[in-house]
Formats: sequence, C-alpha cells, structure tokens
Amino acid sequence: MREDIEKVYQEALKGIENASSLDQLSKLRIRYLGRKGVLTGLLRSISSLPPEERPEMGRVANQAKKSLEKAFQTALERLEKEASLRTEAIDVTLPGRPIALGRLHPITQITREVCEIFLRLGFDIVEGPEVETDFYNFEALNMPKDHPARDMQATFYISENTLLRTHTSPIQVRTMERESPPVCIIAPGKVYRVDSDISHTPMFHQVEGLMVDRNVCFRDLKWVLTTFVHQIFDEATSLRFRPSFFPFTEPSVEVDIRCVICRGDGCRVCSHTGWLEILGAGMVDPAVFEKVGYDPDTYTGFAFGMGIERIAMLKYGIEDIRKFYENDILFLNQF
Ligand code: 2NM
Repeated sequence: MREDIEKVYQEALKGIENASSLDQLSKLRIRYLGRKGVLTGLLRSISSLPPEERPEMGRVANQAKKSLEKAFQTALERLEKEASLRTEAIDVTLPGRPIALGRLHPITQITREVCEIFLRLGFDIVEGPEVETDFYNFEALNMPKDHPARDMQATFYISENTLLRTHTSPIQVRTMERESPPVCIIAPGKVYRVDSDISHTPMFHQVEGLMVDRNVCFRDLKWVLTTFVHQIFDEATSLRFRPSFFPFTEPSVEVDIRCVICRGDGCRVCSHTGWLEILGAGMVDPAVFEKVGYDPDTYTGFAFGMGIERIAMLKYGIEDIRKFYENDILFLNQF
C-alpha cells in the first residue's frame, strides 16, 4: 500500500510539473484528486486495512494528498502567469505599421510652379488679408459704389465695408500704397465669389501680377505672359490677345492659348474654338495710380490675373473643378 501511494504520488507530481496548459492541469487534478481519482481511491481503501495499519497509512496518504494540492497550486500560478505573458507579448520582429506620406494639394503645387516662374523673371511674392475692406477690393481699383462692374461680382459681405476679397488685386493696391516704383510683384491666394457649378467654387485661387516703373509698356506685358505660358505649358503653345474691359486697366485684354487638348482642331474642352481663355490683363488705369499716390504722368504699369484651378484643370485634364475640394484621396493621390 505504501508503495502504491508513493508510486501514484511520484507519477502525479511528474504530470503536474510537466503540465503545459491549464486544461491539462485540470484533467490531472480530476484524475488524481477527483471524487473517483486514483489517490482518492487509495485513501478510501485504507478502511479495508487491518486496524493497526490504518493510522500510519492514513498519515502517508494524507501527506501525499496535501503535497499534491500544493504542487497543483504552484503549477496553476505558473501556467496563469505564462498565459498572461503570452497575451501581452510584443513581437518585435513584426514590420511596423506604415505611416502614409502626405503630399501637396494639386492647387498648392500649381501655385508654387506659377510663383517659381515669376520669381525667376524677377517678381517678388506678396500676400495679403482674405478679409478686405471695400476700399482695397473695389474703390481703389476704379470701381466706385455705383460702378456697374460691382454687380458682376457676387461678393460675400461681412458688413457694409468688410468683405471676402473677390480677387487678389487688393494686395497690389496695398503694395503700391506702401512702396514706390519700381514694383514688380505677384499676388497669389484664395479669393471668394458667390458662385457654384461645374466650373465655379465659392472659394478659388488666383495669381495676379503687377509691374510698375517708368516706361513699362504693353510689349513688356506680352513678353512676360508669353514667357510664362511657354514655361507653364510648353514652347509650342501660342497665345492670342483679345481686346476686353476691366475697370482697373486700360487698355485691357483677355489672353487665350491654343487648346492644350486638341492643339487647335476643336474639342469639347475649348468648345470647338481651338482656344482657351486663361488670363486677363492690361495696362494699369491712371485712376488706380491716383488712388495709391503714384504720379500717372511718370509711371506706367501692366497687371494680369489668372485662376489657378483653371490652369490645373487644363494641365491635368480635369473636367470638374469641384474634384479639388471633395477630399477624395484617390483623386488627390494622382498628383
Ligand atoms: C486681372 C486682369 C487685369 C489687376 C490690376 C491690378 C492693379 F491692382 F494693379 F490694378 N491688379 N490686378 C488685373 C488686371 C487683374 O485679373 C483678371
């Protein structure tokens, strides 16, 4: 009997120490210490021994039981700790989570390209406020309160005298007020007009330019704009200057380029005219010089303005201006 107990004890102890899961350990406990367990059976059979042997065997068997209970407890703690370590473990060999690299918005890219071309031609870049006063946005640009040209501008007003600029010309006015000629600047930035359809958004981007000095003439304007168009599109792109009207320039022109899509044959983009309108320009009206305190008998100048979205749409073949402002990552990632 003593040998039986010893054998069961050793066997159980070995099993407990080698148990590699909580499930396995639980099965071992049932097998040895359960109601129908091996050791439980041995304990029960003590009652059938001769009375003088019972106390001694009882002691031995109970000792084995106690000892195994303790071993179970130790093994339980060990396996629980291992399980928790497994769930908290960090596999340092796993590849890192990729960090998506951002990119510049296509409008920002084109704005920078345009600015770089004019920087190389000697223009400085000037910025200004998007919330403007009536004076800088209209009055100083030869558009008094009753001027019909103001009706054409559907303006976002903040108060009677405060508005969201409808063009970046106020930057040029502010620069002329602050500095005397020669002035040679470009004014990029956001502008706002009440307008929204396939080719208009209430906010869009402009780059305007201004050059003022003695003897600045229309030839200078033509050379600068031709050079610009050849650089932003290509050398083969020809230009056409059409008479037009702006309150702040006289004479005024609209500048077309040969359609970059069909090269002049006529297509949907150029409405079968072979030409695309991309710029407005002209010689600064003497009335504007008067407003900023320049002597119109001493100085002349040219100015021009273009919409960045339009340039970007023609360069990249985008048909709907609203694509720029939908935050569609698949669209934006193409540029
Ligand atoms: C255009 C077209 C023609 C322009 C004029 C001026 C200023 F302030 F010098 F008078 N800035 N920009 C101008 C002239 C803008 O955009 C289509």
